[in-house]
Amino acid sequence: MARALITGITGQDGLYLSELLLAKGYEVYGLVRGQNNPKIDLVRRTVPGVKLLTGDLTDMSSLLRALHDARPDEVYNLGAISFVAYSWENAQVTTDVTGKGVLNMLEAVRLYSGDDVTRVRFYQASSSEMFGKVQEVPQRESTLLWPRSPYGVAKVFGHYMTINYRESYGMHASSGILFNHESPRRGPEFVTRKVSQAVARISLGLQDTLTLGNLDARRDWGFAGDYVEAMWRMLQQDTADDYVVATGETHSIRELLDVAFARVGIDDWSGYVSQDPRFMRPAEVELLIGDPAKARATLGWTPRVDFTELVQMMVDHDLAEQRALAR
Ligand code: NAP
Ligand code: F7E
Repeated sequence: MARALITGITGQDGLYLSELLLAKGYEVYGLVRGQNNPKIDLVRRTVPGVKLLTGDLTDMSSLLRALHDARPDEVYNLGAISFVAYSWENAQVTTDVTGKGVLNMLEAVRLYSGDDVTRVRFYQASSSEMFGKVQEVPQRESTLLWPRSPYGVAKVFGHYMTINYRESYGMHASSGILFNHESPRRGPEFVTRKVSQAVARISLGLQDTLTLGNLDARRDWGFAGDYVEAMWRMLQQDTADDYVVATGETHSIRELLDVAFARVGIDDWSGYVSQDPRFMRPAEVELLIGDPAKARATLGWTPRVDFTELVQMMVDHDLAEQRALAR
């Protein structure tokens, strides 16, 4: 039975990846941090087959201990401080976790593996935020990186460190440059879920307005359940490499609002949405659109859920959730 260790198990991707690996017959271990992490219950309810280990990406000895306990064939490093807006307010902790945390995990895997450098296959959760002020449209693996936030800078560090461990030590270390991916499990601080929750509440008469920042930014949004499949496929290749994972389509926040409000029968959302500089970023990533050609050709990966289906899935979920809460 193959064994996997996942950091970031309590997050959106950690849950979907656990489900995928358990269904494939893996023994799955998840790293959780903190002395009483409130999300442990969610993990136990959603993926009861996962075995939990304690550790923190800023504490390398805890990572080594987790590796010795889990004895994994594959490590998926999904743990990070992942909210871009927060990263300006907490740049150092973002650097420590999202950036240096990758080095800690790579070094722990290297030490654990001893002479057998390819004993553990490693996946790093890199991000389209690394493209930032984009230097090419669409963005591909070779596009020059130009991060625009402390989060993006930290991800660039982790990305190059992953490549460096592959090139220096021959480790099977791959980096997935994933564009935005969403789901009903997305944190409420991210724009898609903020919109889907608000639209559900507005349609039920529980909320009057939705306050957002920049409505003109464009993102390449896909479904998280599709994207974890690409992570797994990367680690099944004979050779480790870097891959852009994206839909190849881009949509603005305005288009997100169009689809979400239409789902509850509201065609003109202008009376419900306001803007506040509080939600604007010091440096914005205006346009993201990925070219997933390499992932399609080499991994045989294609997204199954399109933008409209994704937004409708999230609104429908939040409508059901709000109705259940109101009962
Ligand atoms: P998420 O829901 O925010 O989950 C982040 C996870 O990281 C949580 O489980 C969190 O655990 C954990 N974490 C935070 N600090 C940690 C620390 N010091 N040590 C160990 N774990 C820590 O993120 P996601 O959307 O699932 O994304 C997964 C990964 O992909 C992240 O690295 C993210 O940056 C990256 N990524 C995401 C997207 C996207 O669109 N979703 C796109 C590209 C890349 P707690 O419960 O303890 O907070
Ligand atoms: O913002 C704009 C905002 O916070 C998307 C993370 O998973 O994907 C995510 O990062 C866009 C930005 O995601 C609001 O300015 C407008 O242009 O949903 P988001 P993100 O910053 O793209 C990447 C790939 C990651 O790697 C990250 O970990 O929406 N926007 N008004 C807003 N965004 C938020 N959050 N809230 C607003 O009110």
